[in-house]
Amino acid sequence: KNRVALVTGASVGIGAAVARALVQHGLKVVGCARSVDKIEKLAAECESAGYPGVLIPYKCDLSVEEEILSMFSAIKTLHQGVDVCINNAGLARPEPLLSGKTEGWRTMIDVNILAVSICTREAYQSMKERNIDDGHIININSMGGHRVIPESVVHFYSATKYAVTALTEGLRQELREAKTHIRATCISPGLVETGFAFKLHDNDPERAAATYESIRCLKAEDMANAVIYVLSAPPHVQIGDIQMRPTEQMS
Ligand code: NJP
Repeated sequence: KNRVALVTGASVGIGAAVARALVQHGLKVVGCARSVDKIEKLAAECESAGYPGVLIPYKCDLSVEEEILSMFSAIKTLHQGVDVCINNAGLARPEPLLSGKTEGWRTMIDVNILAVSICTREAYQSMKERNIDDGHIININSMGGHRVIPESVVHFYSATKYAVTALTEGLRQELREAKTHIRATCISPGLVETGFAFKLHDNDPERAAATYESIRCLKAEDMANAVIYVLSAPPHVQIGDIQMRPTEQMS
């Protein structure tokens, strides 16, 4: 039976590359984001490549818990449940600690921490009720989840990613207590060339472009390869965290 993977933030960037790679590796994929039209285009691309109906687009605003819960109900109806949950959606807002807006901080907490936690709980419950013992929860973290990025605009973002580090390790422990073999993994990149920096510096696209031009960045496909590697490890191997930086990245 094909395993079913949920990929959050599958409309663009890393999530789109991960969804495409999972389809190519024989998983059934549900990809969610707010811009569902972009996932529909990706699904059409997969269809043309010989994978019809394998990627199912789902419109979901992950900052709204009810939308997440409805999505898991829909997945249950469609595919019985999920075997793999890739918590990829995330964002940074340019809100320093000394002058940032609370609303920007809240948005980062909602998507980067709360949605990851809600999806993790719902994915686990879905695996548990179907006696899935080889499930996998993968969190796309950040190097900023392991050390504070020396740039004030992203200190709060970095804090939300520290939370992802703690949540993944806590999850690993809870899974052991629950006596399941479901695995938990973080993948923590440095700079990846996506639209991420353009959203962060939405009032200064030149600065965003300069970020990506300064060095040879990671590509979304490098992240997708890491996800495939993590999923292909034998059942007794649990990869805790992959830290992946561009060769030329300084910090
Ligand atoms: O970012 P981007 P990446 N509800 O902006 C979705 C981490 N990371 O692929 O709703 C639902 O191209 C959004 O979908 P949409 C980063 O922290 C990156 O680079 O349509 N979805 C889109 O699909 C994040 O965790 C870098 O706008 C929501 C996706 O999230 C992950 O990598 C470095 C949503 C974002 O696509 C993917 O980022 C690093 C919501 N409310 C960590 N809000 C890097 N790129 O340099 C957002 O260390 N999304």
